[in-house]
Amino acid sequence: MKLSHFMSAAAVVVCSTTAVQAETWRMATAYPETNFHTLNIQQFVQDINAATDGQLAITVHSNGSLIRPSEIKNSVRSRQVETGEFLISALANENPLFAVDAVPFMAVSHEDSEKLYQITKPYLEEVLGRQNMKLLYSVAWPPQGMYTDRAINTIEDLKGLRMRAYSPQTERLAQLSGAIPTQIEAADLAQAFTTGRVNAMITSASTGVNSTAWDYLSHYYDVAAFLPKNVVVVNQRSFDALDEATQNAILEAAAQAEQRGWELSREDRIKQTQALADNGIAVSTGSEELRAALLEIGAQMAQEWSQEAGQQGVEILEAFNQ
Ligand code: PCA
Repeated sequence: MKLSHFMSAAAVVVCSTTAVQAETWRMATAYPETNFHTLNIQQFVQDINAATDGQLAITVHSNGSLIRPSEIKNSVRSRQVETGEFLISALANENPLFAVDAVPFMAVSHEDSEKLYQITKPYLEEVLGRQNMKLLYSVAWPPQGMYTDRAINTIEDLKGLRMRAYSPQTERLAQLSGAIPTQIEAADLAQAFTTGRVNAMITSASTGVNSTAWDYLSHYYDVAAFLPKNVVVVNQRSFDALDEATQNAILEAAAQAEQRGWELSREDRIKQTQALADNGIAVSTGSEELRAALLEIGAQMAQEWSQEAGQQGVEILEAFNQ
């Protein structure tokens, strides 16, 4: 063997033993491309790609296109996909802890919501950890308001409306308001309104704009009932299989995504509430009577949540009210 051949053969061996195999992960999310959570996720995966020199590429499948929204958590848990994003309160039937950010009128600003998140984070990490998932970050939606296809002056005006719900709490809120709740994913909103399955909903200005609410609805009551959160998780085994530098790149990008996401959420509230008005929706905070009635419903739901959450709930509320 010529020396030059020997050298290049040796080089190939060196390269193939030191080069790390590039990984491609799949990420399942529930919300559309233009939603601020999804845009934030796109930045998150780009940051990881850049920090790892392309060694970890994550393909984002948004809008429930790969996995149905209600299945995303279980698909990460079972490692069908490596990572995903879902609304934690949609799973409130599993654990009252998941409902803490969806109790109406408990935390109604981004500031309070962030405080509540910091208090509940260790509990969340533990519960998700028991299901083979690592919490990477979490970001709140803007405050939730009520959309209707007619003017609502008192709570009685909601009677009999078919109200879209996306979690056990929104279902309960609709029910206690006298409306008829129907579970519908964000991705299916336009169809549900066009076919007349629903004529009201509780959600953020962001989702109102993402679903072109002005095509079906006329009023938005910005009552700021609560700020439900999305969580971004990774399968623990998938995470553990990475080298330390890649793990650190993910954690760093996640910390940045969390900070950026809360900021985007604050901005989106203002921007999209304006967009609703610009597109002809009557935006208001609602009448005194309506808000008083909703507050009363909130108080009842807080009571119900405390009963379910037991000692853990007491601890969380004590820390939150300090
Ligand atoms: N948008 C999501 C969850 C909360 C929100 O503001 C939705 O309507 O499904």
